[in-house]
Amino acid sequence: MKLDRVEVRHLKLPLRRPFETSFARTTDKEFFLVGASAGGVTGWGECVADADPYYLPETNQTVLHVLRDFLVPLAFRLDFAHPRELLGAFARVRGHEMAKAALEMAVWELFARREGAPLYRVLGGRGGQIPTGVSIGLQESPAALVERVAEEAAAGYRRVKIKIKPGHDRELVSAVRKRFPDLPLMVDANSAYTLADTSLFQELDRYALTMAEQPLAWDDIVDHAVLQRLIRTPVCLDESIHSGEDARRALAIGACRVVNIKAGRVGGFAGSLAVHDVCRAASVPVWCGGMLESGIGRLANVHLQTLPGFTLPGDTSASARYFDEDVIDPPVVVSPSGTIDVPERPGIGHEIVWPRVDRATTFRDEWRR
Ligand code: OSB
Ligand code: MG
Repeated sequence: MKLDRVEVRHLKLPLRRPFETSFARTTDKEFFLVGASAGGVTGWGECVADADPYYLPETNQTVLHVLRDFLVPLAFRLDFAHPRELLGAFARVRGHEMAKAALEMAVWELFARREGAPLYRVLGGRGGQIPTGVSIGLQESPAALVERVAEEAAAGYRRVKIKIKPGHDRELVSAVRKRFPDLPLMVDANSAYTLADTSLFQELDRYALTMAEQPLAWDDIVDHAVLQRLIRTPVCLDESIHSGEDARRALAIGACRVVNIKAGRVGGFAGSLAVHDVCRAASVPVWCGGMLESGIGRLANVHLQTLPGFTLPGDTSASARYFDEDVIDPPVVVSPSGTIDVPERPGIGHEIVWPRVDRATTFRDEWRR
């Protein structure tokens, strides 16, 4: 297969409510969609970069630069049999996993559409339903957080993740735990702590959290290995893992007992499969993270987590939690028992609503081979 056209669109979609983490407060989702075309068929991928480099170093502008000046010209020179070949072909470009993933995932989606197969099938997953969880941002007060948790638990989500940051941690966890003694509950610090905070995580051990996600630096695994030895709660890595090799090294030194896979953070689906396989071979559970995606990236996440190593509920929640109007029809919905149906139609499996995409588009460009 040879690509003959790549299109990029920058979209701005207002979030229904701001999402606050230890690193930022996001009010609008600003992101690129990438369309990859061959022989009149186009596949779509959603980029997980943000306007700012506060989660990881890439931004929407670095993604545009790296796609336009390096990855797209490189991809136009390839003749490939399967999309799994792309990530290796991109290896000369160091880092820039989000830019790589956006194009690579568009090509997987194109491949699935050409095969007339749902994306999960070309990834090697299975159809049916996936159980899922929810990620709740920092709220104004512990009481406000408890209310939000109550809503989401009532909606059926199988586990709840809450964001923490220094000064907003033990009282949040204890308030939620008091009201929900048996809820599968976890925390995500987005790299806000250091080993000097070890005693906090030792204190949190008493709340039977399913895990603590990325407590320490975004570019560390060594300190995480030290922390994991000092606490009972499993450490889960997010920001620190960018490839199957990163996962192998993290497991080799005991830096975590769980891994969050975001395709956009690991160079796409081939990178996700590599992390998945490394973890599965080591009997380490993985789950699918989220980046407040629009329906296109959200459905990609649904398909990805049908692989057998995804044994824990992820952060893939209903479209309606994020957007008044998603760019796909139907939107992603979650059943009262906390599951999402895996689409059976080709590619991502739901229609893209182009008038909505057009209305949200602030910039568009395309390149031809
Ligand atoms: O760390 O998992 C994270 C959102 C933006 C950036 C980083 C993260 C998150 C989330 C939200 O936790 C997950 C979602 O609801 O999509
Ligand atoms: Mg995280």
